[in-house]
Amino acid sequence: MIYVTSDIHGCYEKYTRLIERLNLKEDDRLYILGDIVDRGDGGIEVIKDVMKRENVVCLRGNHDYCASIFLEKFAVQDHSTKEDRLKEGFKLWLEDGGAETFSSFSKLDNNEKRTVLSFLDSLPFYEEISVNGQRFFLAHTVCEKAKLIDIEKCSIGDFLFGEPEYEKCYFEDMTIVTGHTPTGFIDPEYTGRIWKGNRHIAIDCGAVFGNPLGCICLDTMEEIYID
Ligand SMILES: [Mn+2]
Repeated sequence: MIYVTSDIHGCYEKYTRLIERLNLKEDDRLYILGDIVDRGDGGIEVIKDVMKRENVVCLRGNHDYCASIFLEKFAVQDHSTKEDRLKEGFKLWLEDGGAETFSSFSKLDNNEKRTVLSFLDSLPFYEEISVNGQRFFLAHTVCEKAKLIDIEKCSIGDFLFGEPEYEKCYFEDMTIVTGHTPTGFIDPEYTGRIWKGNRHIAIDCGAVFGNPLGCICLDTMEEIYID
């Protein structure tokens, strides 16, 4: 079975309960569509666990991307000489949930810091998979249709900060699965629930804001919620 979840945002307990609930077998796989860190305080613990599991695959979200840059620059390198622009970005990241990640990262020994940073740096931006003959495009987020259907035109920023056009079907033969946008912003009636429409599946239920962590099985379309 292929499962997809997203936007764990440091909710280590919900993540652990999801892993227990899925009880992944050798042929099963869990995709996490990014934003594992920031806001909640268990992001580093989630990373440590994901690194140990061969059948958990993580893509990169905007928070993972920012964390990898600012942890490297401000928690590993000497930061006394950094440019003002970088310092300003660092401050914004801390305020946007990075402080929790920065604090737990700072407690790691040098070896662990290196391992966590190379993990974050290795995360892919998107993946195309096929499940029982059905095609899926997985990413933290995507940009507008006109650009994505000509993927050569996309830059990494499109998969980190893009704004999907949920009202448009992008591909007749491929479903786009994304996180990043809490589903309550797409339709308030779906707050805390997975949203599906126009060959999109949006799975960020807003776990770190008190909603369940959502997960979908792409073989059966079963929805799993961890409160
Ligand atoms: Mn995001």
